Amino acid sequence: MRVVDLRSDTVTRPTEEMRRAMARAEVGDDVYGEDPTVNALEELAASMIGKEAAVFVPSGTMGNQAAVLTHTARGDEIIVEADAHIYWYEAGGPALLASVQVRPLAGRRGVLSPEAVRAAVRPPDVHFPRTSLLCLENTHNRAGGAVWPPAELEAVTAAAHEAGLAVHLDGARIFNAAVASGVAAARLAAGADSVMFCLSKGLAAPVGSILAGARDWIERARKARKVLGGGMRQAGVIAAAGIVALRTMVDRLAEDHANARRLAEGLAEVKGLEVDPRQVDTNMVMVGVRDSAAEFCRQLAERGVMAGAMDARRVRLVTHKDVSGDDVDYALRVIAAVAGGG
Ligand code: TLP
Repeated sequence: MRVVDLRSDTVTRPTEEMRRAMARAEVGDDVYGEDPTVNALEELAASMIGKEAAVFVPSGTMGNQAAVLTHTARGDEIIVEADAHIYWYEAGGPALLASVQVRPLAGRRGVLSPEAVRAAVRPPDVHFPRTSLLCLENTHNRAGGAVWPPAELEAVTAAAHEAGLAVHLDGARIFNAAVASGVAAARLAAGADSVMFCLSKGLAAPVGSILAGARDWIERARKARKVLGGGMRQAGVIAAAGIVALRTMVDRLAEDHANARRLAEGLAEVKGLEVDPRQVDTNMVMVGVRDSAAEFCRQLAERGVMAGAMDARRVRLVTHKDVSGDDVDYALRVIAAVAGGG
């Protein structure tokens, strides 16, 4: 059976060039700072995202959690948008690991206003926790891959800094945001004190993410990575694929965005589905269904189209390099048939 996997861009497989680079990678012990391939990846990543330094981490989750640990003290409060990945999908990490309290604020398609952030910062008072960190997400996953308007990102970051907070950017898909908005990733990350981005999603590396920031802050984050179990020894084998990802896979994200747009436009015509193609900024399509999203996904999977249920009545479809234009046409037909009850 033909399979089109639209569950996530995390399912992408490494390219041939990545596999060759991995096989040939020069390695050393990265915990001693001696893996030349990891060092090269960290330098390349830092320069592409416009920060002084970077540390290679096994996953986006570890990058975000290492950032929270490094920016905060036990008992602090951190502000996140209410649909943030850090709040929804990281297994309670901020509470468990950093012992901070998370304050979720309702946003609009993942975007928080400077006023909302200002109003949420706690004044000094013996009763209150200290607000120390604002976490933002670009592109925003649960908002359907939404891109922050660069000016709004700048404004909310400035407001947080004025209030004495640090800003961490969960930029798991920052290069999707850059390609979609035509603004360089380094500019999108410029206001943030730290930024995490993933090599393992649309960029198709098999494993790994980057946490970037100021040099002295990254040295502290390295210690957080160590305590979280992320000191990886001869990690050049996987870092080599990350270098190929950054050199060869960024510009082609535009193809994934075009495919997502086409998928959304096709699905918008299907009775029984709720899809707004104008809300497709990058490589995700959110589909409202009449009955159970989980059941809808089960029926799609029986026909070889894999999708993810985000909520009770919402399905997420994600395009990526292993989904061709042809696959999009096939998925459209299958999804229309399932929506029509056939
Ligand atoms: N997102 C995954 C799942 O965890 C939901 C996906 O399929 O989209 N930040 C953002 C915005 C993410 O979307 C993800 C992964 C992460 C962080 C975590 O990255 P990993 O999976 O490498 O820990």
